[in-house]
Amino acid sequence: MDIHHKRRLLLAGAAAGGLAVATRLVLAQTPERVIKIVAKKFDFTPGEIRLKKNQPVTLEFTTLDVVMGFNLPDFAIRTDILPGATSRLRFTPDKSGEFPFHCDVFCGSGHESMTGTVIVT
Ligand SMILES: [Cu+2]
Repeated sequence: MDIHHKRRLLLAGAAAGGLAVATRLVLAQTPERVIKIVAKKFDFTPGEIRLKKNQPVTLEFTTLDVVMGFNLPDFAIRTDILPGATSRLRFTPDKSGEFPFHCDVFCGSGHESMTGTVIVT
């Protein structure tokens, strides 16, 4: 292989790499809703989450104090929420209505009232 051939291969590789970067940029620009939810004894903020049917969403959780859980049984999704970390749940609501969520990790007396509602329209 002469030097010119090697150089052409190199340039073709660089062009393919550039295309991959451009594709990633386009994907990154696809708008996707991210909703931040903060848990603390014994409450989720916001306690009411409004979503659109068939529109993907990422729920992003943090806790201000102890280990919590987030459970949305109607969509069969749950996550632990650990102090100092961010938990993420990505899903697409495929039905409309009002759906309760709750903390499913016992976090003290008052845990029972850690509930909220997802409203899908
Ligand atoms: Cu709890």
